[in-house]
Amino acid sequence: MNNERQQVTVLPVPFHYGASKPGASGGPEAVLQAGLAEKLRHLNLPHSLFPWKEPAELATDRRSLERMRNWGRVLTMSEAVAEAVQSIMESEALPLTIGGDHSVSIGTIAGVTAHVQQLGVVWIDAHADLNTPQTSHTGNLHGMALAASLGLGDTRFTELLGRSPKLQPKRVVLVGVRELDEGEKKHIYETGVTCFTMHDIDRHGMGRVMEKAIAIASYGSEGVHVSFDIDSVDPGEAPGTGTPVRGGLNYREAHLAMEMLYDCGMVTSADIVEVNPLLDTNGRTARLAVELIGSLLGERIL
Ligand code: 4U7
Ligand code: MN
Ligand code: MN
Ligand code: MN
Repeated sequence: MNNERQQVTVLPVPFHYGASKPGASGGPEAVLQAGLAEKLRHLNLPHSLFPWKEPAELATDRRSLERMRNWGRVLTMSEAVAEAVQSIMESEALPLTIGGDHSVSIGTIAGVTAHVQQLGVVWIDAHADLNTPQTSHTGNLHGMALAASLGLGDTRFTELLGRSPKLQPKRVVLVGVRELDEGEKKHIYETGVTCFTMHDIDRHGMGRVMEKAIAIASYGSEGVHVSFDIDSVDPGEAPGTGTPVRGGLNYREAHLAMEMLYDCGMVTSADIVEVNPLLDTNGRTARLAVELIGSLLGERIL
């Protein structure tokens, strides 16, 4: 993003079949209710809402594989998201995808990389989402989204819109991680993606960690995609999410991350995922999501 009154197209993806709990499908509605359009207006950003249509097969396809729960539904959704994001990129707007569980990012990254070949990714999450069907203990595809974008896992997902891998590990940075499965540790080690844990943030501060994260994601890249899982934030601040983990980002750290991403001027696209209104307390998590989007798009909370 060159930050010059960039057109923003909001893509709502009400979807929860990549997770084990329902509720994340209410995320887009909750975030819109919490004032997303008002926020974009307040920031003086031209914006529109992409008319998301639930793909027809979604309701009827109940195929499941033991190690990839609801894979048929996730694949159909991923294809539709990839096409929508590709067309938003074509219109030179910034696609802002509102999940939905984190499996929506398989599609957004496929769509963005159809235009931006050398894409950096900053993945802000309590988890690494680096499982494959072989390493996952749950079979939930939201825990495999980043792996798929790196070319790991089932080819139906890695080869969405063709080319695989979508991302090069040297341009991928995780921030806020505090829960990893054994197989994910192995994938971090073997691929060489950078992983900044909560320990790193405690020790060096969010400012320093984000400086490094942005430097890595943007070095030699044509753009940077931000994938923000709301469960990166501490559950005290963001209770409305399906896989909460104690000891997360505080309010200021989360905002600082988004502000620094705005300042880097490289952001081409973003996802805000895993807001679950069924688990939320009085819309608190949805409101936080709107605020964080504000910071990513240039707002300053002083
Ligand atoms: B999220 C998990 F086992 N690793 O694979 C898995 F702990 O998008 C959690 O980051 C995945 O919220 C969480 O199911 C996916 C689990
Ligand atoms: Mn995630
Ligand atoms: Mn997560
Ligand atoms: Mn989650």
